Amino acid sequence: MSKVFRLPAPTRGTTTRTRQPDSADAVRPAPAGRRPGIVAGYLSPHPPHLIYGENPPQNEPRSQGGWEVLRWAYHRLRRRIRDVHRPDVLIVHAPHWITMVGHHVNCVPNPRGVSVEPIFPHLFRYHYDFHTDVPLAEAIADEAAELGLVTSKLRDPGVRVDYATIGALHMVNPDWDIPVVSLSANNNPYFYSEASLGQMEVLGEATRRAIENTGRRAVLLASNSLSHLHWHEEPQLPEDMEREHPYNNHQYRWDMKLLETIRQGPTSRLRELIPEHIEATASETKAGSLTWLLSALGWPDIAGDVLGYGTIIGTGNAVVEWTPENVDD
Ligand code: 2X7
Ligand code: FE2
Repeated sequence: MSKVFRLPAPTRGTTTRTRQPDSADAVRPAPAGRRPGIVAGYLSPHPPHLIYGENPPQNEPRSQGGWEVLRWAYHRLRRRIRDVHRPDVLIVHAPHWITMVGHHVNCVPNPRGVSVEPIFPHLFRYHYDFHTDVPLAEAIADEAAELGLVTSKLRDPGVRVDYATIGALHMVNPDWDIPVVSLSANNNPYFYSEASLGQMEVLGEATRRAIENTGRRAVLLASNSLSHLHWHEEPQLPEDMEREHPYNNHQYRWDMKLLETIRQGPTSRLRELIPEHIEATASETKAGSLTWLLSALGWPDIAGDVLGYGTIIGTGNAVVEWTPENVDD
């Protein structure tokens, strides 16, 4: 459906950059010795159970723990962000901010509010308060429009931020001390399979151009689960790990097939495999976050590092890192 709203894109590689930044803030080269550009990309799933299991002060419900293997993968990721990548900005693409017409970019300087998971409100009622890198957010929307995507800059401070955006950002940086850019998933839930992935490739390219042109040092987050069938009933104690296991072996085997390919590289092999995995498992990557991420990285000839895999109410979830060359510069 949204293809109807897409303007014809200029031929790839022929767009020249002449537009100047709107404000002095828009060009802020990373300090000497810290290379600007995309320094890492992560598959960073958001199920509310992960935050529930962590018991941070921002979340109202309390737990006894649970889903430790995935949460420990995130703890390793946090150390990588703090000690190695040290980004200026985290850019997140999230499947539960669904926009049916166009790709939206949150340009609200200081989003604040309570994010509630509609199916699991007893697990996730999270008080958020974070800062947007507005010049970069606007630059991404402008680049995407220039490449022919229908885009919109969200300016309404009252809009409630979805739990997939908040979930990934909290798990990556619970201190919230790094500015954020948040992108919607332009999808129609009734689309078949991978119908939107072509546009996500273009959005990834737009994201990369905006990062380069604003001189940011960025880490990208694709907030997607993998295989996506889940139980219709949850245990009395949601964190009862005796009850946690893959929905079925078919779903699990397909997640392993995808992850083995990620571990072997190069990422170009995923171009075919992601749609096959969606078809086989109803994977949440259908929303396009993973394709956006890999496109922004330029489908690099590298392997991904799977930091952890686990199921959440039967769905498959992996924390994966891709670091382009010379990341430690
Ligand atoms: O959004 C989710 C999800 N992706 C997977 C599992 C359970 C709940 O929420
Ligand atoms: Fe989800």
